[in-house]
Amino acid sequence: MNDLQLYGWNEELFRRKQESAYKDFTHGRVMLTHKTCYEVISETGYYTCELTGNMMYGRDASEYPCTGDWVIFQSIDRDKGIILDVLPRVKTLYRLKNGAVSQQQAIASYIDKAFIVQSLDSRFNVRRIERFMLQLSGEDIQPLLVLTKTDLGFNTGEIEKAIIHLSHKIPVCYTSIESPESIDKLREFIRVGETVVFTGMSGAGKSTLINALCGQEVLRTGSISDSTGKGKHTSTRREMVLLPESGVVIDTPGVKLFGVTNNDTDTLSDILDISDYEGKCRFKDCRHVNEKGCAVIEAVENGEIDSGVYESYLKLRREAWHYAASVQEKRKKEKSLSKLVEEVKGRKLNRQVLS
Ligand SMILES: Nc1nc2c(ncn2[C@@H]2O[C@H](COP(=O)(O)OP(=O)(O)O)[C@@H](O)[C@H]2O)c(=O)[nH]1
Ligand SMILES: [Mg+2]
Ligand SMILES: [Zn+2]
Repeated sequence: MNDLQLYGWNEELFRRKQESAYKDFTHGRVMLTHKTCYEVISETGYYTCELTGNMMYGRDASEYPCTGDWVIFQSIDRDKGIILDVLPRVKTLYRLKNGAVSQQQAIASYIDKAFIVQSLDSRFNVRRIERFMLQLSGEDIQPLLVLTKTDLGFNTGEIEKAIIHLSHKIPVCYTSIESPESIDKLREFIRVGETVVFTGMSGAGKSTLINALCGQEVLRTGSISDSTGKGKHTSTRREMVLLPESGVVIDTPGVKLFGVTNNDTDTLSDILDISDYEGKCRFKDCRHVNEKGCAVIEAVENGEIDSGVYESYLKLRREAWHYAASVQEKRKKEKSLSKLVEEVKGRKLNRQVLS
């Protein structure tokens, strides 16, 4: 028997299940998604499930189950099942779908915390941290910054300076696989019943950390090729792991580009520490691009705001706006299309009545 409470099952989820037409069937949590099937853990075991036609019909691909989702399914065999319903999703890590303009992709749901993992080598990139923080804050997921590979030697002053605008908003942990104490510190952040997602570039050390937390090799890790500095192997499958006497962690495959879909500019300003300046701009609706009397631009010019942070602000805002505008446009098109369909239907009906 699996104790699903360790996986986060609680009264709120039970209540949500009661609202489903399929409330009398078994529930479980998606541990892994393949192209068309889903690994689901339930009280009675592990099931490989497919979706019913009904579940696929009329749904956007982003609404298909993702890792972390709670689903209701019917078992059709000892280890096979069919997913009948997905409980409403909360606290989801989304990203802009690769190559899409108006479609987001759910990476994992029912996430309490996210470890933003970055290695302290040449690939350290503060802009990436800001990106994740923006995306996570839209879903009320608590972020933690994990800086890995301290054993490789890094310039403490340089790193602290790079994250100075973030470090009072996000707990920061430094880890090395050679220092068990540094891993123990991480463990303190993961409580029983909680779900923590590990995000970051491939090669950052996510799978290595999860293995260390687990005390055994549950995930494959990549090894760095000396000549290129690039990870040879990268995990391409998402994996959910229950830690001993702790919560659940989800490993995500590293993505090259993590496009944001959260267009809450106030949050963005808060994250990047520019809200205080915004209030001092001459115009209330100042966009801080080229307006006269813009306190933000002034602060960039006199060095109070780092120009890299300012560029990041403009870039993330542009990206998120672009996404929001594309979604709106798509909805408009869909609306006029369905109106057209209704009209055509109406005309046909009229003709039938007349003939
Ligand atoms: N020196 C050093 N190497 C590490 C550390 N953590 C991970 N690595 C190495 O970095 C490479 C990528 O790690 P992996 O966990 O697969 O990264 P992932 O792609 O984020 O899952 C592997 O070769 C690891 O052995 C660390 O703390 N120190
Ligand atoms: Mg990995
Ligand atoms: Zn301004």
